[in-house]
Amino acid sequence: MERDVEVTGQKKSAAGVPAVAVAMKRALTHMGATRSVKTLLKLNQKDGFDCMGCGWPDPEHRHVAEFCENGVKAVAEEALTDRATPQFFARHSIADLDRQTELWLGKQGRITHPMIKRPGGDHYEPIEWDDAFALIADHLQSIDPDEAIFYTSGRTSNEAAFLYQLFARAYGTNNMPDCSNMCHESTSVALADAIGIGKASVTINDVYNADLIVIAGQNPGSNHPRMLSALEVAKKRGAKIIAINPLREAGLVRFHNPQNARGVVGPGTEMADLHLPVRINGDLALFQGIGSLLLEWDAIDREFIEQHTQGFEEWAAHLREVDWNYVEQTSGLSRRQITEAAEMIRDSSATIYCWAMGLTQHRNSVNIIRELANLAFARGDIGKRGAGLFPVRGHSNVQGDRTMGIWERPPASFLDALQKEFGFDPPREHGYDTVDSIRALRDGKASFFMGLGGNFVDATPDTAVTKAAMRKAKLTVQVSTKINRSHLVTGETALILPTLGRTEKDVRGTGEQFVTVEDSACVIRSSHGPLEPASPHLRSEVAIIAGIAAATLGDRHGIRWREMAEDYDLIREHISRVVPGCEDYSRRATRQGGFVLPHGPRDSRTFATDSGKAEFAVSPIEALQVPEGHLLLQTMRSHDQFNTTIYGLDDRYRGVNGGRRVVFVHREDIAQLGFDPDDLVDLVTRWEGDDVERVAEGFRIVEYDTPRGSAAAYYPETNALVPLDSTAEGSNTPTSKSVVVRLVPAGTARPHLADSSQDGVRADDAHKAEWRPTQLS
Ligand SMILES: Nc1nc2c(c(=O)[nH]1)N[C@H]1C(S)=C(S)[C@@H](COP(=O)(O)OP(=O)(O)OC[C@H]3O[C@@H](n4cnc5c(=O)[nH]c(N)nc54)[C@H](O)[C@@H]3O)O[C@H]1N2
Ligand SMILES: Nc1nc2c(c(=O)[nH]1)N[C@H]1C(S)=C(S)[C@@H](COP(=O)(O)OP(=O)(O)OC[C@H]3O[C@@H](n4cnc5c(=O)[nH]c(N)nc54)[C@H](O)[C@@H]3O)O[C@H]1N2
Ligand SMILES: [Mo]
Repeated sequence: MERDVEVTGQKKSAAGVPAVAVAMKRALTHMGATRSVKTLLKLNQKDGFDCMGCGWPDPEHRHVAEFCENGVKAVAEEALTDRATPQFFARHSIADLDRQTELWLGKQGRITHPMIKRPGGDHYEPIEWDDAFALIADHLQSIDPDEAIFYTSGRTSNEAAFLYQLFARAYGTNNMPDCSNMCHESTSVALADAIGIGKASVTINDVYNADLIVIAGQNPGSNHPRMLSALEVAKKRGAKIIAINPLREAGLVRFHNPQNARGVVGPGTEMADLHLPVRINGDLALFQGIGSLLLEWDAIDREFIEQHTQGFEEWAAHLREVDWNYVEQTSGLSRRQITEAAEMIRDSSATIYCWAMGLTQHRNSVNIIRELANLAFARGDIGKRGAGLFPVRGHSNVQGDRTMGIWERPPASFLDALQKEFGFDPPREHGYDTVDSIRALRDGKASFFMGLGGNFVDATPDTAVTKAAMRKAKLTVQVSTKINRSHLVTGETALILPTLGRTEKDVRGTGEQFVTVEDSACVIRSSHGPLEPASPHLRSEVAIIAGIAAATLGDRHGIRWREMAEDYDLIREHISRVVPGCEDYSRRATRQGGFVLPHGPRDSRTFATDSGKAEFAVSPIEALQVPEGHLLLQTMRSHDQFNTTIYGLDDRYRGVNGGRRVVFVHREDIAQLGFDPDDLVDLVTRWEGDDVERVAEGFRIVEYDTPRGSAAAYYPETNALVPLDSTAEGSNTPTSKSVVVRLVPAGTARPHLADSSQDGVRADDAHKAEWRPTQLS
C-alpha cells in the first residue's frame, strides 16, 4: 500500500517550464537522446505521425514542436527501449505478473513475440504467427458467430478499423464493443437525436474565433493539453471562458505556454473568466437555470429557432416552470452565479460548448447533453463561425474508428454500402456493447474475446465481475504493444499478438505504408511512424487482422485479405466507396492538412433528424439524491496516466505526489463524517440496483477545494465500485462519475465473504485497490 503520499497543495497554473522539464526527462529516461529527438520532431508534423495522446485537433500552422507534456509521455511510453521478451515471460509466471501494479507492468517494455498461454498453463510461451492465426480460426469456426466479441480501443487506425469491422461482419456478427461505449457514447446518442450526427459541429478555427467558450466536465490541462494553446489564441482575440467543474483544474485557471518565451517567463494567460463549481451531476439543473434566464430575457435567436429547430415551445414551457430552489440545491450554485453565466452567454455573439467525461458518465448523461444542445439552439450557436457543440474526444482515433464502422449498432445505410461493395449479407441485428459483452461472457453466451488494443479488464466497471466473466472465455486474444492486466486475466487459452505502434515504420509487400486517423473536429490525416519497430517479429494491426481473417474465412466472399495487408491503398479504395464523405480517400488524406468530413449542421445547418431540424428536448430536472453520511464520488484521471496506463505517481497540478490511493473531499465533509485529513479509509458503496456492497480499500483523505458532498478519486483503482448494471439511460455507459460512497476507517469494511462465483478478493498489497463485491442478505 502507498503510505507515503505527499500532499503539496493545488497548483494555480498549468504547463510552463515544469511541463517541459517533466516531458523531456521522461523522453530521455525511456527513449534516450537520439531516439527522443528523432521521434519528437515528427510528432504532429505533416510528414510525421499523429500523437496518440488525445483526440484534440491539429492547428493548421504548426510549431516545430507541436506537442505537450502528456503527448511526450504517451510517446515515451510506446517508444521506450525496454523489452518484454520470451525470456521475460519464462521468468515470470502469469500469477506473479498479476501481483504487480499497472505502473510496474507498463515499465517492462514492448512485447517482442507472439505469446500463448495454453489451457492449464501458468506461463506465456512463444508461438509462431501462423499457428496463432490457425488456432483463432479453429475456434471461430467451431462456434456461432454471436459467441464472439471483437473489442476496439480508440488508438486503432482507420485502415485497421475498417478491416476489423469487415472481418467481424463477413464472419457474421455485429458484436463490436469499443472504448467509446464507456466514453462519449452518451454524446453520440444525444447528438444523433438532437442534430442528426454524433460529432462536433466545429473546426479548430471556430475555437480561435469564438466569443465565449464553455468548458463543462473536462480537464484539458491534463487530458487535452494542446487545447490550452488554442484557448490561449482565442483569449488573446478577446474570447471569454466559463469553466463548469466541481474542481478548479489548474489548466483552466492559468496557462504558461511552453512554446513561447512570454509564456515561459511571463505571468501566463488567465483562462477561465468564470468558474462554476457545480456539484457532481448538477449540470442538468444548471443548464436549465441558464435556459430559463435566456427565455426570461428573450435573449434567444428567434430566426434560427423558427427556421432550423423543432420542439422549442415545449422546451420553453417546461423551463418557465423551473423551480429555482431546486436548481440551486441540485447544482450547488447560487442564482447569482448562474445568472452571471447566463449573462455571458447572452452577451456572446458566438459560443462554443465543450465537454468530456464530466458530462457523459452519469445515469442521466444523455439528458444533460441534450440540455446543453438546447442552449446552443436557443442562441443559434450551430453552423455559425466561432460557435458550436464540441464534444472533445478521448483516444486519438476513437472518432475515426466509429466512422469506419466500429459500432455494435451500425446504421443500415452503412451495412448496405458494405453489402454492395463486398457482395455478402452483413448481419443486421445489433451486437453487444461493452457492458453487454461482459454480461454475455459472464452468462456463458460468449466464448471468444478479441481486443484490438485497449485494456478491457482494467478499463471496464465492476472489476471483480468483469474478471470472473473474462476467465470463463475459452479463447482470449489481445493485440497489444505492452503488457497489461488483460493479458493476466484471461480465458482458458490466451494469445498476446504484439503490434507496431504509431511511432514505428510499417513496411509491407509494396513498401512503407502510412495510416489515417480522424480527430475530434472531423479532420482526416495521414500518419507515418519514424522509428524502426521495437522487434522484427511485430506485425501491424492491419496485417494481424488480415492474417486472422484469411485463416478463418479463406476466400469466402472473394475478399482479398492478404493483398490488402500488403498495400493499404487497397483498403482505402474500399473506404472511398463504403464510408460516406471519404471519396478519393488516399489522395485527400495525404494532402497538406488532410481533409474535413462533411457535417450537415456545421456546413449548412441541415439536420438528418426525424424532423429534419435540430430538436429541442424536454428533460425532467433530476439529479442523484445522496443519502446522509454519503458522498457522490467521481472517478477521474490524474496528470500522470493514460487511462489504465499509469505513467507515474504524481498528480502535479492537484498537488498529490508519490501515490494514487487518495480521495479528495471537502474540509467540512471530512469533519462532519468524523475524519481528519490524511486519515486512511475504505470506500464503500451499496447500489440500490443490486444490493451488493462494493469496497475499495486503503485511500488517504486529501482535503480539497470541491463542492460539499462531491468527492473524487482516480480510475482505474475505483472501477470495482461501479456496478456493471449502473449505466446511463439510452447509452448504456457505466456511471463512472456518479458513485454514491461512504467512508469507513481503513480495515473496518468487513463485508460478508465474497460470493464464491466472483473472484475479486486478494490479500496482497499491490491489489489493495481490488473491490470485493459481496452479496448482502
Ligand atoms: N494524459 C492523458 N490524456 C488523456 C487521457 C488520459 O488518461 N491521460 N485519456 C483520454 C481519454 S480516453 C479521454 S475520454 C479524455 C478524458 O478527458 P476528461 O473528461 O478531462 O477526463 P477525466 O479525468 O475523466 O475528467 C473529467 C473532468 O470532469 C469533471 N467532472 C466530474 N464530474 C463532473 C460533473 O458532474 N459535472 C461537471 N461539470 N464536471 C465533472 C472532473 O472534475 C474532471 O475535471 O482524455 C483523453 N486524454
Ligand atoms: N471508472 C472509470 N472507468 C473508465 C473511465 C473513467 O473515467 N472512470 N473512462 C473510460 C474511458 S473514457 C475510456 S476511453 C476507457 C479506456 O479503455 P481502453 O481504451 O480499453 O484502455 P486504455 O488504458 O486506453 O488501453 C491501454 C492499452 O492499449 C494498448 N495499446 C497502446 N497502444 C497501442 C497500439 O498502438 N495498438 C494496440 N493494438 N494496442 C495499443 C496497450 O497494451 C495498453 O495497455 O476506460 C473507461 N473506463
Ligand atoms: Mo475515453
